[in-house]
Amino acid sequence: MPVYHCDRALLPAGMAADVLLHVEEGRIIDIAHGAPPAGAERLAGIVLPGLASLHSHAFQRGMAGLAETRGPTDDTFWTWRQVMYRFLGALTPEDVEAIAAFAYLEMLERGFTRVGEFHYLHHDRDGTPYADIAELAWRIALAAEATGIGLTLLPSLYVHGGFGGAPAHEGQRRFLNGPDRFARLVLAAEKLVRGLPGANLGIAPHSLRAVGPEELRAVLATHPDLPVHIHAAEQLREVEDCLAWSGMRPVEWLLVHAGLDARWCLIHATHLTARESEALARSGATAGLCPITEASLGDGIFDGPRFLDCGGAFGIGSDSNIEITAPGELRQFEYNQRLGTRSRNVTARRAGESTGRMLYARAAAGGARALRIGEGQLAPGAAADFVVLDREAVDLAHLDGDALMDAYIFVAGAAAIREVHVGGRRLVEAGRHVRRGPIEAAYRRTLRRLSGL
Ligand code: NGQ
Ligand code: ZN
Repeated sequence: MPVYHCDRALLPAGMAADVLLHVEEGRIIDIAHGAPPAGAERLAGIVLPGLASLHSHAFQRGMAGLAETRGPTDDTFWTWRQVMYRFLGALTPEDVEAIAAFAYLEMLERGFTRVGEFHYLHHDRDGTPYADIAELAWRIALAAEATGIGLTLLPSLYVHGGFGGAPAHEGQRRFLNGPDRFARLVLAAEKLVRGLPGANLGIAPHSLRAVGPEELRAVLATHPDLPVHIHAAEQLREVEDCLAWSGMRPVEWLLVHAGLDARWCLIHATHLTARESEALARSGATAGLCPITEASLGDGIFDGPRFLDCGGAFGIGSDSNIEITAPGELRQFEYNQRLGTRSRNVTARRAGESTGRMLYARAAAGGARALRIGEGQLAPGAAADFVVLDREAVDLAHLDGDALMDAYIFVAGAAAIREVHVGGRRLVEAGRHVRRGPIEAAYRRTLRRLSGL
């Protein structure tokens, strides 16, 4: 059983020196301090618990940079979505697998050990289900397996094109399932995750736009024990449409009708009233924030101070995957808060607290809660999922304690990552995924084909 001697490790009580991590069968079984026993392997770096990207649409990695030209009308989230629908309209199962594998490889290289894949691309290009209803879910599982990332598969239910049961449009036909097909998909997804070490399952009613009250009630009742992820209140138009449909705002509607609790993760939750923020925080649900994507899409700024002061849990997701970086997401979250409040050090709520440490610890805990994978800490019993930063990085070598976390997130970023271990396996060495060669080559082939070259 490997014993790692870590120069520094971020433990629940803070940054510690000379830490011994005992790993057995993919889990941490003991943590101690002191001199390395004979045979210990030295991890000459700063060891951090792995972060989850709790919200990803892996296929969107393949269109990164392709929606950055101004269109003929106002450019908004909704015009971006048209570009996204056109892009996904061309994808084959092989493309989905190649793009997802590259996205997951990048997640690992840049500090994520797990992904919550909010999976809504289900059918063939004309909307016909594949012979296997879970063909594309299976491609996602293959991509996770090829890279070694921990997978929480979140098959998504998508029924309508808008509030009040509005018909879906053509761009959405690859997403659509009624209750029976969705039940078969979840069953198949359950089998897929059972065959994949460390994987687990949740469900993802896409949004109140795509799933009606009855369908939501049914799917929650059918799966009373699974985590539930849903998009909510990302755009002002969504809030207005929800008000017109129900007289309530999306998060208000969920609070009143859906029984939000710790099994829920509300993705974005950007546009909240003070009462919604407070009630969401107290409900125990996690806010699944995607700061880089939310900035990219012009969504708005999350109500951080109020939500945090009420004890709210949050995690981070790379969502559209336009740029994949765990420390970069945390930095963007804090910077959005600073721009919104015209102040500094917002995530740290008490004098003397390190913003970097608070960002990291809270996002690790929230991500783990939303994906139901433990506490997001280096502790006995936890999966051996961790990131090793270069102790000699120019911005880190002279620092210690919480200052290391501030410098990692605000200065050094993902370039400081040397190793990443998941379930006890070393998947990133010297900053590079061990299977980068073939995974990158397949991704390049897909990009070339899609661009018509
Ligand atoms: C998605 N993405 O499902 O990929 C969504 C756009 C929608 C983000 N919201 C589609 N960032 O919400 O209808
Ligand atoms: Zn999303």
